[in-house]
Amino acid sequence: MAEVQRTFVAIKPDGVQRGLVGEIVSRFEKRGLKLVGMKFMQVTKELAETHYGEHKGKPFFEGLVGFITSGPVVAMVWEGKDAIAIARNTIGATNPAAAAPGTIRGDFAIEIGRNIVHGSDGPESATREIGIFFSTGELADNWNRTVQCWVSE
Ligand code: DAT
Ligand code: MG
Repeated sequence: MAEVQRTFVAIKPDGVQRGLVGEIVSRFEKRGLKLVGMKFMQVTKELAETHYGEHKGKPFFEGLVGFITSGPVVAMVWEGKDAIAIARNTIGATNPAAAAPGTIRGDFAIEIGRNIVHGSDGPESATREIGIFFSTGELADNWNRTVQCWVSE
């Protein structure tokens, strides 16, 4: 049986600027994941450097931090069976040029430095990323999604 997981997803500044917030949220809702956290926020340089800490030292790191702090983002937590992999395949390949049509990146993006959305890549990063973006009190997880029995057995 697939494990119920939580994953961290963020709509990056390019997704916000391009008016894709509703479209992107809608894809996760329609896929069947349950929303447990959401906020519209400005990412600080410190938060960006922590969030992308695994990429520190890489040639694109400074540009990545500059980009993610260049405007507000929509930070979200989504829950469901295999939510981490489900969110990643809804988002599509890191380089939008290689992302399949039907994925968010494959439908709305062209290049790696403007790839619209972030999704955690595994259970450890999901826990870490949720923890740095949200306090426990900001997560609204005590609600029943009434269609859930039509999404999961
Ligand atoms: P993902 O966002 O799919 O998890 P990642 O964790 O490897 O991809 O990289 C984080 C972000 O960094 C990615 O969304 C875009 C940027 N990035 C990754 N590789 C890059 C590269 N070679 N050149 C420019 N930006 C890159
Ligand atoms: Mg990643």
